[in-house]
Amino acid sequence: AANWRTDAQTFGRILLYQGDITRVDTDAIVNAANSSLLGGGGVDGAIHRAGGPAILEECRQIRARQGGCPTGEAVLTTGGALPASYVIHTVGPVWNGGTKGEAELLANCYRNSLRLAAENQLTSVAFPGISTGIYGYPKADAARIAVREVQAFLKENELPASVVFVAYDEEARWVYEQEL
Ligand code: AR6
Repeated sequence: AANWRTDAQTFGRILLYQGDITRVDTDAIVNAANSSLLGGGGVDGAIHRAGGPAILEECRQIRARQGGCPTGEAVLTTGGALPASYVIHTVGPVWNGGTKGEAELLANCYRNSLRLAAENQLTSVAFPGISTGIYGYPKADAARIAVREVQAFLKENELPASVVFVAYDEEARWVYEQEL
């Protein structure tokens, strides 16, 4: 993981890496959070464990200011003890069969996270498969949306210069590879 770059596959400005996102030293890593911003399981739990209490403290301040983070939106904190400098917390949709606007909400997660990165002059961002764990979004459908949105954003914007898709397991890596 210290050498994640050498293990990653490259597709232009997009990289694909299979492993633990908390070990990735891009400018920002994206967290698959929930609207409370107070932590949880999955990648959210892993990021707060590895990043330490500073991240949660900033999340509490954001909550005090704006009352959490609606589905599809994103907020920025520092990375605490993580190798990444920042964490972009976005809230994916819960999968409900696909007729509750899930696809548009998931697309919003990618767009709003990338916009936040660009606004903060971040050059590299790593994404987990937002909503594809506890929230139950089908992995192939989610990867299609993720790749489409990132490609569209990179075409229109110089920043971030590169985006990493972090697949946690072999199946996830395979579905991203098909889309890329
Ligand atoms: N590195 C990279 N990917 C990971 C890691 C990791 N360390 N750990 C899990 N994944 P999930 P969601 C993958 O459940 O579906 C939390 O409780 C995992 O295999 O973390 O958006 C929040 O607080 C999956 O593909 O997020 C919310 O309540 C992907 O990350 C809720 O879960 C996302 O799985 C959000 O659910």
